[in-house]
Amino acid sequence: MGAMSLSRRRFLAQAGFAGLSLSATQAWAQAIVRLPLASDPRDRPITSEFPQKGALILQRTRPPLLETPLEVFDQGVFTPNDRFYVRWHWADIPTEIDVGTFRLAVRGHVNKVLSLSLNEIIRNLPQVELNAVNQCSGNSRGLFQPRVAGAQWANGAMGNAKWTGVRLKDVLDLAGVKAGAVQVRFNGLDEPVVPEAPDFMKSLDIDLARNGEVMIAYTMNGEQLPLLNGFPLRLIVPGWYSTYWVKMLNDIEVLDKPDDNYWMTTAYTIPDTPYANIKPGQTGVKMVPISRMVPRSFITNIADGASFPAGVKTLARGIAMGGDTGVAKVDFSADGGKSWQATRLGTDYGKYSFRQWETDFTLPERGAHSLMVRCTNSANVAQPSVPNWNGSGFMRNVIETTPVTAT
Ligand SMILES: Nc1nc2c(c(=O)[nH]1)N[C@H]1C(S)=C(S)[C@@H](COP(=O)(O)O)O[C@H]1N2
Ligand SMILES: [Mo]
Repeated sequence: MGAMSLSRRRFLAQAGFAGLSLSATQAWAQAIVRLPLASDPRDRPITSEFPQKGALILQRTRPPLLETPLEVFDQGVFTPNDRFYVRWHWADIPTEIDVGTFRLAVRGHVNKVLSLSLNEIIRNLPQVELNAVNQCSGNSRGLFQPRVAGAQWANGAMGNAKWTGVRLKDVLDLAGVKAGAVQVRFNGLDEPVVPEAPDFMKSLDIDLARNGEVMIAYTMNGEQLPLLNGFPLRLIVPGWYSTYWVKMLNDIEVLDKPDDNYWMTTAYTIPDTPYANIKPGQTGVKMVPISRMVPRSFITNIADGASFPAGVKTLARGIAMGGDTGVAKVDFSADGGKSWQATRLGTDYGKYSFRQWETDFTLPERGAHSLMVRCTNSANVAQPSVPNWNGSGFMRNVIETTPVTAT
């Protein structure tokens, strides 16, 4: 008996897939409607009321939108499951899932229709592991000027986790994709609250779906997925915005023509311009589905408006992400971008992961200063110094500025 089957069995026991049905979460739907609603978008109360979740910024209760506070990103390169942000489009989300009867369907343009149990997925297919950032397309939307409609996220609609699961390719091979397949569509157990509204579904081109990196995860940071992050299965599309990372995944349909559903052709489209950038009010722009992420970086140990003694060496540290590839370098400026210094990079956990950086700096004289951090990825793409703008508030990746004071 190999180490693999031993650890696999231990995993099954630990993950509770043998019998657990998350009964502890039964009451969450009732609990959340009693929470106070924020009356102003800048009013951002902290809540710990959601099942399997610690303190998060409450953006909306139904469906839940919960943001990770920035200080969580200072505590480590992986985002703990209980502090990981949450975003759903529709409020009809199962509050309980019976892992014994749960099935993942694989159907459409395939040789053999499948209905896979969790145990079949876990036992019969090779287990893979990947560290990857999950980031909402609208992360940082609240910083857009002029402001745009939608969830007013600051920078916490992102998180980094170690995902364990199976390759989507292996699942598709089990069903046997027929010649002429063009896309694969993914659907989860959540449903719109009214039948006329479009069910949330996303599709990937067949080549991307079969690239061997896209995976179906059954654990996150070594534990079963929190219900609100997609228990029991979710899609992981490394390097792509999380709109494609379908949660509570129970249906995979291979398509022989491009998906024209609302969530592919209307929602989650961006101007086909550099940085998805247009002028406010600009019309007649070609729109395309959002796809790959772009480099970003953040200072995590210094809050806006912090003050330091002038002339004293201070540590700055934070996180960076390369987007659809790794972090090559992170530069830091203590003078509003006039001069830049290279930072020390932390452990490399793979090209789709956050990477920590740190550096020392000294503010030469008293008064106001601007700290900035800039990531350059391994494709030599650096963060821009001018913010982008589009009507959906997508793909912000400008060099962020932290105003501080030297005393
Ligand atoms: N089934 C389902 N999956 C979904 C969504 C959804 O509404 N339903 N929202 C997507 C979007 S837009 C985002 S940003 C991520 C959020 O993932 P998280 O809640 O685990 O952080 O889930 C994605 N997967
Ligand atoms: Mo999103």
